Amino acid sequence: MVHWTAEEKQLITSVWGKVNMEECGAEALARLLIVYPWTQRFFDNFGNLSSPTAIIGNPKVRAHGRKVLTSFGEAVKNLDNIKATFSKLSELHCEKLHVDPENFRLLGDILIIVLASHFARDFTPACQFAWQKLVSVVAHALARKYH
Ligand code: HEG
Repeated sequence: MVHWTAEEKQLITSVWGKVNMEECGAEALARLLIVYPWTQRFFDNFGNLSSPTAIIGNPKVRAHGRKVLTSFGEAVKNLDNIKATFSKLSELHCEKLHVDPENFRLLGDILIIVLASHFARDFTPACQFAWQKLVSVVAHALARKYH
């Protein structure tokens, strides 16, 4: 099991407490689709993804980004139990959606960039360390049901 120090837990929850799900979720998913355009193929029912402007303004991208980030919040609330928390979601992404698990790592790094740009002053190296650890644990948990 992953061990979290009291300081890591504090660094994660203090940043998370300031996150606007709507804004940061939308930005993270939009950046994923723009920076790694091959990820667009999972969202072929989302309508117009033809340019960065179209992606940023796409209401389905916004709504789904919020959904993903809200779900990510379950990891923040259950730091000591992330695998079990994402067990069903891992099954969905693996068996139904067939999302390549590499994409969970990409989204994790994008989320860190979004947090760093929104909370620059608070996002110290120690804080980044705790967040890198968290996104890595989440990516592992989501990839668990692949075989
Ligand atoms: Mg996934 C659906 C969470 C990364 C592609 N994702 C969902 C749903 C949640 C979720 C909560 C809705 C599940 C439901 O309807 O029951 N996703 C989630 C998390 C993370 C993640 C927490 C990583 C932190 N997802 C992710 C990545 C991709 C992806 C990287 C693809 C590049 N997700 C995906 C797709 C759907 C979901 C295609 C279905 C979207 C739809 O058609 O509504």
